[in-house]
Amino acid sequence: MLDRREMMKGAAMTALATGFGSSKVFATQTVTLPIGNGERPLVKYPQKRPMIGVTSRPPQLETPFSVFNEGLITPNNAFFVRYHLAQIPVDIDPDKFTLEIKGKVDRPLKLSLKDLKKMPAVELIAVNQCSGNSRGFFDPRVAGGQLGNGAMGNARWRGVPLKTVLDKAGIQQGAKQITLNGMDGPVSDKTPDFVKALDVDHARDGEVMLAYGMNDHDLPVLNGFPLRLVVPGYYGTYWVKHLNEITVIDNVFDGFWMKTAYRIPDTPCGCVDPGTAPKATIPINRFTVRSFITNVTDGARLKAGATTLKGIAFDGGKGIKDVAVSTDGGKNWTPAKVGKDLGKYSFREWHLPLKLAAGSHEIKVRATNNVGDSQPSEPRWNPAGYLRNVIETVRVTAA
Ligand SMILES: Nc1nc2c(c(=O)[nH]1)N[C@H]1C(S)=C(S)[C@@H](COP(=O)(O)O)O[C@H]1N2
Ligand SMILES: [Mo]
Repeated sequence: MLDRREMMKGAAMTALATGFGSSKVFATQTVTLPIGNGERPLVKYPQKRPMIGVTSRPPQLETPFSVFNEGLITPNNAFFVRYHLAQIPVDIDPDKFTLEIKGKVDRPLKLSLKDLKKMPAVELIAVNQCSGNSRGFFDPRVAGGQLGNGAMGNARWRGVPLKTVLDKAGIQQGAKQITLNGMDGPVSDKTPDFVKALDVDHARDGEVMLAYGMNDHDLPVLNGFPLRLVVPGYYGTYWVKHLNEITVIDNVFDGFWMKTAYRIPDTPCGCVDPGTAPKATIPINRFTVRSFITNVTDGARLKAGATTLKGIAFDGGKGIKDVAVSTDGGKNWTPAKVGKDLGKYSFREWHLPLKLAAGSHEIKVRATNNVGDSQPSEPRWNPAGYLRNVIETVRVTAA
């Protein structure tokens, strides 16, 4: 017999599926991102508050930037959404869902959600950021979703280490990579299915997680219900949603989404001269160091005198060491106070009390991580619009 909770869940999921199907997606208002052709609709999807609409088939939603000033954890209903393929699974029955582990393993497995939830759970706060976050600021402009800075979010993920499950299956000698496939699919078979790969050693590092929980709730449907991969410090492209198939292989996977897409120039900066093509590329991997001012927007008018600037910083997992702020366009820098450490993969809060003289100011923020990586004062460029981490600037007038 179904218990009440399960029944409620079933009903909620049906309502949700109906919500998607009858396209209860309506543009309420528009917002304008500070980029050319930056006007976007604010759209409402099931389980989400009004979000910045990038595309509707498949749904791609950006988090309004003001959300990052509300707290270090991005609420589930404000977390960004990125899909490649229009066939998205909105009515998965969690009781029938299984994750299959196959290929070069001693014991192929089929695990239900219940099986996974019986294993010892781990939790980790980690940023998920799309490779193309901030792509809209690239100059010269590049093809792809013209994103502002809202294709990122920080959440507390709960699940089981991928290592636990891989070790249960027993990876065979000579295995090189695992491929990860979710339940979404292409509408026509001209688009290749979204399949990603990780090296076996990375997959077994104990940190990569099969997550079923996000901020103490089930994953929202659009963020991968009922199971997704969490790859701390790595760009979102590896965080496969609705994950139901893992295959261990003894070669380097050559599917489209690894071999052709999501690659960066094989240069120390991951960049090339603007407008040029890289000679060689590698798969995108860890985040660059970034920091943002969240409580003051570009063009703001402030009261002269005492004020406090605040914001967030993060990197690909070395951890933020320090954050500095300039109010004179980058000539002089003052160390900011760095807030509580929620873990090396989390947003880190920073703030700085200061006095703003009357007049206009160019305020900049720059973070440095524990191995000395920082942010460039001039934007770096690559043809896919990835890795953006230029020092951010907001111009304000104090009176
Ligand atoms: N199944 C599936 N998983 C996916 C994708 C996808 O298209 N299909 N897109 C990836 C990309 S590129 C990103 S940036 C993240 C975004 O995660 P989110 O939608 O939960 O914010 O999901 C990743 N996982
Ligand atoms: Mo992405």
